[in-house]
Amino acid sequence: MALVMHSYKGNKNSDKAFIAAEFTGVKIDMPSGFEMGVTNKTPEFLKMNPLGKIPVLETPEGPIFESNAIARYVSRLNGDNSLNGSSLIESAHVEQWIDFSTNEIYGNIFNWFVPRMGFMPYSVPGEEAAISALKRGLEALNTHLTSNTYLVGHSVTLADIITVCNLNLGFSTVMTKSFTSAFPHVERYFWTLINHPNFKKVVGDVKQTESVPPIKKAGQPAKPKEQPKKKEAPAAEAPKPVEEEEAPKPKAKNPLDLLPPSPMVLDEWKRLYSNTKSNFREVAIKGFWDMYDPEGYSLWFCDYKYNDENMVSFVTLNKVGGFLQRMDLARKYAFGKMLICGSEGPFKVKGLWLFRGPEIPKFVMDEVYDMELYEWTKVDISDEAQKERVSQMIEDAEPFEGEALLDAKCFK
Ligand SMILES: N[C@@H](CCC(=O)N[C@@H](CS)C(=O)NCC(=O)O)C(=O)O
Repeated sequence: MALVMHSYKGNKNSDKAFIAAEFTGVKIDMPSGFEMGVTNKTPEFLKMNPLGKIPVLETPEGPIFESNAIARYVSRLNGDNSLNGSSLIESAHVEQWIDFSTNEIYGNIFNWFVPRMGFMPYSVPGEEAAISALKRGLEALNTHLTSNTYLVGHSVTLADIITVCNLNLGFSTVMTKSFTSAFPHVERYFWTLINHPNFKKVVGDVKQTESVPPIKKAGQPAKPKEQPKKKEAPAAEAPKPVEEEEAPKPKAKNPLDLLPPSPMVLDEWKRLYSNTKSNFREVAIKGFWDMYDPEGYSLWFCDYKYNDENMVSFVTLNKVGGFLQRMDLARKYAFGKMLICGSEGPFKVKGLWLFRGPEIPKFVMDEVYDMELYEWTKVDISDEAQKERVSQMIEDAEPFEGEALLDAKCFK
């Protein structure tokens, strides 16, 4: 018998096992037609979980309830992986972070969000206590992530899968950008992992909530956008099944496509950059300045604001790599160079960006949270020293401003 998940698409608790399954290559079926409040109250379902809660995983050896237990089972089905750490102490740390994120993160997000939805009594002191406990948890997580890419070791473990699913509940319901910006390492960690292909395949595109939802009166739970079709009172935190989301509106044209045409063709520059293998200064750099159109494009220097945190080389490189991945949405409109300078920590991250239009595009500012982590200065091309700095950044000149380069990454 195959593994069968009883849940609905988009449930953040069952996502944990589905993501673990992506890492372990395990197949889990999920029958369609699950109806919240109906299917999970049938006698057959109550035999699998007497609480009548989802998710439940049916296995050849019997059913399992509790989403963390289900995810642990899935992560251990195929022994050939390091989701549970690769030593006794690492597996203890995996468990430590799973408990931490369940109690200190998920529990407090739940106590903030659910009373607002009207599924539990709301009180101002109750909400304040939940928010302050959540901040304490996020502060601790942020500190750990200052010098660690993952919670345990150097690759994704079950602790990351469960923590990111728990954070996802927060990012998509109550934790707005102005709340999370106090925890920049948590933000970087969350956005990097939620966009990891094995996560993305399960959770799809995630958008941070723009506001904290208004308080609904207890007993009259307003149908949250997230709520699945049901015949009786739903689970407190039941999130919306993905398939019930509103049909996407037709995509509006990017305002940058409406700018007056420019003689500079970005792809031509990118080709010249990539194909120039020798005499870079004479060919590519000269070519760049010959084609640069200051009416249609602008150049920007960026400097990472928190260089003193960049003590570990691979963490710094991952951070910059994540930034470039998130810039993917601007590929048609941007070219960038990111230099990681220094031969030991703290490494300095300095960048140069070419954007279509006279300003940094608004959609980039809105969608790429890393933008706020950098100081941005428009290049004044009438200043020869600034032009020379641009040229040096494009050609990965080394030493750059007196320092060796740990790496130079290009966005093209
Ligand atoms: N600790 C449980 C929580 C399960 C839970 O609360 N499930 C909700 C949906 S996300 C549910 O089924 N509620 C139905 C109910 O309370 O009757 C887990 O992680 O699996």
